[in-house]
This record gives sequence, C-alpha cells and structure tokens, in this order.
Amino acid sequence: MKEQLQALEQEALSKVEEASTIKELQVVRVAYLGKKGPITEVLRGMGKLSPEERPIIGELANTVRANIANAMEEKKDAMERAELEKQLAEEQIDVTLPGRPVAVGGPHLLTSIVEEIEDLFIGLGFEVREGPEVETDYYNFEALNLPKGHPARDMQDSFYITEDLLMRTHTSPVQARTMNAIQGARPVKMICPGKVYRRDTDDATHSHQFTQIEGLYVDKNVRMSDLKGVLDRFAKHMFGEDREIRLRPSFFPFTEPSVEMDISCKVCNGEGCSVCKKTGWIEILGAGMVHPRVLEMAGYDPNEYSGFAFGMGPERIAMLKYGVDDIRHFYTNDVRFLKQYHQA
Ligand code: 2NL
Repeated sequence: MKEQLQALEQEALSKVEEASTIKELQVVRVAYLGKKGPITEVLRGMGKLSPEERPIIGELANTVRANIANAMEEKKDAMERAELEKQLAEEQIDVTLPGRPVAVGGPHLLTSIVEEIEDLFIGLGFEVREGPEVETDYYNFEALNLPKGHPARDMQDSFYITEDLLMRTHTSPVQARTMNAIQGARPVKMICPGKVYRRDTDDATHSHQFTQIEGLYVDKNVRMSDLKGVLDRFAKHMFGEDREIRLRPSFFPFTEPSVEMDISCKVCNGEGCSVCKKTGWIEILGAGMVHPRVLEMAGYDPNEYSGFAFGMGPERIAMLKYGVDDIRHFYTNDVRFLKQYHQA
C-alpha cells in the first residue's frame, strides 16, 4: 500500500507538471483528489490494515494528498503569473507616442459672418436685439408703412398662421417694437439679426427662409451722411480697406429717401468683369432715411427726430466674400462645405 501511494504521488505530480492550462490542471485535480479518486480509494481500504499500520499509511496518504495539492497550487500560481506577465508585455503603453487628434467643431459660416457684423456694429455703439419670428400683421407691415393692400406686400408674401399672424418677412418688426416701447423718450441705435421667411421658390440665390441683419439709428439730427459714413466703414471692414461704396436711389416703403449700396468689385477693381456683370460694382444692401410716418407710428416726433436704417442678407455677404455659389450650401450643412470656413 505504501508503494501504491508513492507511485500514485509520482504519477499525479508528473501529470501536474504536464498540464499546460488551468483547465487541464482542474481535470488532474478531479482525477487524483476527487471523491472517486485513487487516494480516497486507498483510504477506504484502510480497514483491512493492522492497527499498527493504519496510522502510518493514514499519515502517508495525507502527506501524498497534501503534496499533490501543493504542487497543483504552485503550478496554478505559476500559470496565472505567466498569464499576467504575458498580458502586461502585450499591453504596454508608450506614453511618448503622439496623442490621437480630437475632432473639433467650429461655428457655421453664417454664424461667423453674423458675429463679425455684430462685432463691428457693437464697436460703433449699436446694441444687438432679437425678437419673435412669428409676428403680427401690425409690426411686420402696418408699423413699417405697409398698409393692407399696399403693392409692396406682394413682394414679401409669407407664411400665414392666422389672418393676423405670420412668419416675419424681415427683421424690421424688432426695430418697430423697440421704438414703440421707447415712445420717443430716447434715441435708438440697434441692429437686429435673425431668421426671416418669404414665400419663394428655392434656387441658387433664393430661399424661403434666410437671415437678415437690419440696423436702425434714430436720434436728433441723424443725417444721410451719417448713414453713408457707417455703411462705408461696414463695407471696408467686411471687404477690405481698398473698397469704395456707391449709393443709388431706390425705393422702400419704410424709408425716404431710399438707397441701394454697391461696393467696388474686388475682382476687377471697377474695370468690369463677370462677377460684377461688367458694371464694376456689386450690390450689397438697401438703406435709407426712416420714413416720417414710421417714426410717428412708433411715438417719435418726426420734426424732432430723424433716423437712418439699413438691411442686408448675411448669406449674400458671405457668398460675395467667400465666393459661395449657391445659397442652399448654408442650409444643407454638408460638412465638406462647412469645414472650409472653420478658420474664417
Ligand atoms: C434690403 C433692404 C432695408 C430697412 C431695411 C427699416 C427698418 C425700420 C425703419 C426703416 Cl424700423 N427701415 N429697415 C430700411 C431700408 C432697407 O432692407 O434689401 N434688405 C435685405
């Protein structure tokens, strides 16, 4: 029995040695130390032994069992350590490698242009104001000298919500509301950027929804020359100090007189090319002296106060400045288009 146990020990220890995975080791454990294993078997046969032999064999069996168990434990630890070493070697991190670039977004071209224009006018003492996009007929039309049935209303046909409520066709109602709230108590010097809506068929130069920035300066003794000076500064700021401006007579129901402003063409320097349609000038915006009736309706005495106003489309400004050939680029948001202007 003693030899049998020693042979079992040798056999088990070499099996432990041979095992190359934890799973295989588990199989060896069950085979030798399990309830149905050979050592249990030997211990079960102890009853047949003499009382002198019994404790000797019993002790030996326990030692053999402990030796096998220890060997298994050591082998298991060694295998786990090796596995960890391997993992550590494989997963080494080189902290000196350059970091992965993080994709950073940027403002939309239209946002950049609007903010650039805002910054200039803030510098000239204008405040920036916003107002509702759903407007009343009164503030969108009536207060701007566009009474019901006025033919100019047809050119600004919009999306109506009720008979009296519509999507604003321009940002002027923000200015009319501002003046109305002040009722001639003090001057107004403001710009109002925002979305406007017109019933139009979308194409490369038209959109049913677009952006507008209007400006208004009402005070005592505001003159056409003040308008011209501000617009000249604006044109040079946006398009370069070498740009010239030109004012041509025009018509708007809310200004009298009304003008259209052109800037000298940067491409041909006034010589005439395809960009300026051989005229040497490019139309940028509309402006004028606030119509006395508009001042009066807002509570300003036109004999005491005068003012200038202007309106422009930031999309058009951006298209001219950056050579964008289709207004729809601003709204379809193809990142390949937008990314080009992240430094702009
Ligand atoms: C254009 C022309 C213009 C105005 C807007 C205005 C506002 C008030 C009173 C008088 Cl409250 N005028 N705004 C004046 C002239 C022209 O816009 O072509 N915009 C794209």
